[in-house]
Amino acid sequence: MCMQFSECVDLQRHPLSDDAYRARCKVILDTEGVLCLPGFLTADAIEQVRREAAEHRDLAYYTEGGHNVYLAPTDSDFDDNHARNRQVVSSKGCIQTDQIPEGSPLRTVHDSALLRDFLCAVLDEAALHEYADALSSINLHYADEGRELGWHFDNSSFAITLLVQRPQAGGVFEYVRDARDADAGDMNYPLVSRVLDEELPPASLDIEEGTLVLFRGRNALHRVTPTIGSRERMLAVLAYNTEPGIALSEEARMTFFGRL
Ligand SMILES: O=C(O)CCC(=O)C(=O)O
Ligand SMILES: [Fe+2]
Repeated sequence: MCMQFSECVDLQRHPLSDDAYRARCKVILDTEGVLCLPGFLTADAIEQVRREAAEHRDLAYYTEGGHNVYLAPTDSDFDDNHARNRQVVSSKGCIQTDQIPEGSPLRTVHDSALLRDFLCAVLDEAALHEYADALSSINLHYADEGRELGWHFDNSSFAITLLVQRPQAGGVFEYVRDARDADAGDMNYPLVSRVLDEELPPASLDIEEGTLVLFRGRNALHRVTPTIGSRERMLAVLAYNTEPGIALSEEARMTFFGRL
């Protein structure tokens, strides 16, 4: 069954084409650093994605071991304990774009011109592009009890997430906005150190199933805390780039997908 965009998204509650609505969302993103749209996905869309997620769970690749927050190979100019190289743990799994079924609401939402138009307006961008590689644009994450996603900056200009199944507890998205300026080459090691040392408390989001979260993950340091309880956390990530032809780094693809 293939659902139309208007069946996947509650356009009554979230009139994406409306200029006043766009302007309100932009103000929120600019002041808070993150935009949450509760009830974005319809109950039918959530249900279908949850079914697809259960059907394809066997394909998921689970991250093993560590990575640094920059998702980049170790830089031997810095010692192992330096913010540039410090290892954090990720253990969540995911399936990737080429494993998301044809006709999935996630494809319908990701590919929607209306959604991209809305995002461009809210982000003040001229155009948005999918990743050039075949794996990175749509990911469906799985985190059962104890699994987590460690502190990191995204490669993509920004991402939206859609919570598909909320765990009983844990699985909390934590972030520190404007933690670096990647395009200016400022990696802000002092601030990253303070976050890793738990000297600087992050902000956190409490979100419901179906909520859309938009954030600038390229410059916001963020993580997801371990799931608590038997109900697995499931969440979709839709990533976009402001330039065409960008692929997710090989380091990040090997870390999170186990393949290129
Ligand atoms: O699971 C989340 O809420 C965030 C996912 C994320 O940060 C990522 O996939 O890069
Ligand atoms: Fe991220």
